[in-house]
Amino acid sequence: MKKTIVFGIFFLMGTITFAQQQQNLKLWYTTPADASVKDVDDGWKNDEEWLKALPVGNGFIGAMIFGDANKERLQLNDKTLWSGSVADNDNPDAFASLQEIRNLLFAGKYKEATALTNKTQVCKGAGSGNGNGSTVPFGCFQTLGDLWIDFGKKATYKNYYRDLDIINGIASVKYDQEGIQFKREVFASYPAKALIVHLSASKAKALSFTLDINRPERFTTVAQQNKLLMTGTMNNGAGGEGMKYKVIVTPVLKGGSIQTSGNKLVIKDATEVMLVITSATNYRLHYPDYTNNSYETELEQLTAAAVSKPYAMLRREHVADFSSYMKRVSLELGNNKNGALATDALLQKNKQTQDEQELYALYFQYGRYLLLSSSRQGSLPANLQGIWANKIQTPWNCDYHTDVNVQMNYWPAEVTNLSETHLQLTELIASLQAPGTKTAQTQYHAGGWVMHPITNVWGFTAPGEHPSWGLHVGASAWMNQHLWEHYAFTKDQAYLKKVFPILQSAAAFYLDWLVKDPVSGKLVSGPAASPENNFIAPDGSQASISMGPSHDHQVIHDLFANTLDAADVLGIKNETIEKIRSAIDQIPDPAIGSDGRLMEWAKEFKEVEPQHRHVSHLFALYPGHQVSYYKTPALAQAARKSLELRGDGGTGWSLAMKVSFWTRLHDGDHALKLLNRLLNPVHSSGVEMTNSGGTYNNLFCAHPPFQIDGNFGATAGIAEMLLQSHEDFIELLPALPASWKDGEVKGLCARGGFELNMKWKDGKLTDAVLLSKKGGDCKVKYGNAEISLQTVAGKTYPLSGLLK
Ligand code: FUC
Repeated sequence: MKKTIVFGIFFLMGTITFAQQQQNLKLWYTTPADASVKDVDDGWKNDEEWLKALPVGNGFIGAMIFGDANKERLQLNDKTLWSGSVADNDNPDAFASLQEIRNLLFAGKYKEATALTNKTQVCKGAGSGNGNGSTVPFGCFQTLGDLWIDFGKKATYKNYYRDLDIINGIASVKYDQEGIQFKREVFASYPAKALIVHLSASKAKALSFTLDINRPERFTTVAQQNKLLMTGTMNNGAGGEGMKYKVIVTPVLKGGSIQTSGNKLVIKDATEVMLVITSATNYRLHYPDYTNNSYETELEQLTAAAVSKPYAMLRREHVADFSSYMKRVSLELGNNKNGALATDALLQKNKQTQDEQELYALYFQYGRYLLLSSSRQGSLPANLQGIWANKIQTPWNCDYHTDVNVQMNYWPAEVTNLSETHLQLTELIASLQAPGTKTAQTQYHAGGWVMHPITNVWGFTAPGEHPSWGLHVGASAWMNQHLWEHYAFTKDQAYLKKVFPILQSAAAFYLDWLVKDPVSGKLVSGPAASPENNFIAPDGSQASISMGPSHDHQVIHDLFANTLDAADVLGIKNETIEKIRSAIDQIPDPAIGSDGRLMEWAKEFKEVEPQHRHVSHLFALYPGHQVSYYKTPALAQAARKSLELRGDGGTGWSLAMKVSFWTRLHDGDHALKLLNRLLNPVHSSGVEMTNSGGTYNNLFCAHPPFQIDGNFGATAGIAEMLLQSHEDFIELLPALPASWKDGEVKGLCARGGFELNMKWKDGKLTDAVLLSKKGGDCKVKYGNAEISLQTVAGKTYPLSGLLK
């Protein structure tokens, strides 16, 4: 029985109060990461010790803290530090073959079509360098280097403890050595735009060490005026000089002395030392001018400002800033043991019990921590490793992959109440409109703008160098979903007005790109790959390119629908909008195959790898919503069948994505099964594409190698277990796993500008409160009960009508 109660004027005054009783939200360990072990000189191999180090970041600068007692290593990153340069990768010869490829595909001549596509529908130049782009114009994100704090000791130590407090964003290290207690704290301050290290000891004058900074190549370090300066120029990938960078390390001493020794600093007998580490590059995200000529002056100014403040003040300002975001959301799950087990032990224990609810809550908040640390206002978005990378040639260039990866990074942004972080992605998207317009014209003689499955900081929007993965023409449609989603959650009309031209222009591209299928008369996309899956074509050839892959139609449908909704909200009427309105219904809907699965391609092709990690044709289930548990049950059933056939294995991000798929099918237990797979403790190893995803010692997600999207995807997936709002209602606890009997969550966000607090016991909702941030109507559903509310901005509403 459906229970519908309409609340008209009833509301409670005030807003939700977040009396946070945060559980012990720390990653903690009783052993350090060994800084004496050298990194493996291979971008695709991870380093065991580096994956024990703990990450801090402020969106601009990131650091991995080893916590080694005798010689500390802080591996550093600057978000903008890339090799490469702006390049023209658009292929003017592509268009001449486009029609012929379409004709061949419509005629079922896959072999010929594939050959011609491989030859013509690719970028000009070296593209991503086959994922090794450090020496081609595409470039790659690289390590900034390592700061070494060498105590020159061999003495043993005891009572060792290190942790990462993810609510306050502070890493600390403690140990006793030679009768003295030593303590370090490290944080990346967003207000100060600096990395701050604080060293202290229980005895006066106990701190003596040498400071050094270096990187594997392209650096000069000088010690001058009691500071370390490291400078260098990157490879532009075209035989010349690229981006310039500069790092300044400024020690501030209480007691003791400081001396220069070659290109190192020697600190002796200090009682307390603060290190202020600042960095900058001459990069700016501003097409077509990517150079910031005043970066050195800006760097000096912010260094002087940070150095002028006492440690306690810098710490206070950082904690106030960082924790204000982290504390917006809390999650408590039943059998929380309050941090009794060290994080590595907790991970191991979960392997046996598959029920460490404390780990789930910690992993969820850690995902929020990582997003906040790698995506702050004014910086670039989180890349394949967030902001943490220790190589020159990083895996897949540590770029922005747009055929699932960077999108996944931002899936938790809105629902877990970190909406501001999302703006970094939307700014990157905005910056791609101009190069993407050129790509649309050059490659396809089409209007609007388009991008393909990879981009970098240099505005790369051309297809990749091989069509099997590089001809993902749906990428810009998928990326544009993020522009709409930010509005859907925030109702920020000024923002929507700003991004509307980008949305509309992205949609305009597809108006030109879609062609009429000669048999069905529908508008289909192609030639295109369904990322990154291959099939056996009817002519027996192995193929990836076809006309009408379902993924493209789903993302284009989503873009068209969002653009139309945006035009309605803003009262915009024009010819393009009318064209989109008439085109949207001509795009084929997701279809069900003879074996009951949701079809990935227009025809029932046999897959080359049936358990392929990409499940792109379920976009419509998540993060899209064209396939709905309630409104299109047959399609939802078909999506379930597809998932069953794909299996429960996969790389890290693939497992994470499947968590969300199962939540949208209201199967919390299956979602939890995938989450447990993702939390499988793994050690470092080379690249293995299937069935080997998991979690490293420091809770970084293993693709493998380390790739951060899985952390973010699973964080979003946990939120989707508890709250969904993609239909025209908000649903509470839609996919609660049976074992998560008791719990409480506060501060999750729903579309429409709402925030929810919920408590449940024995698997049943016992308390729920809604905060309306923007006013307006909403429907809230729990099980079979449903209520409608007319809300006023700033008010909270108890949802007692939903409780049985
Ligand atoms: C896509 C995926 C890979 C990897 C890479 C960064 O190409 O297929 O698994 O995540 O992006």
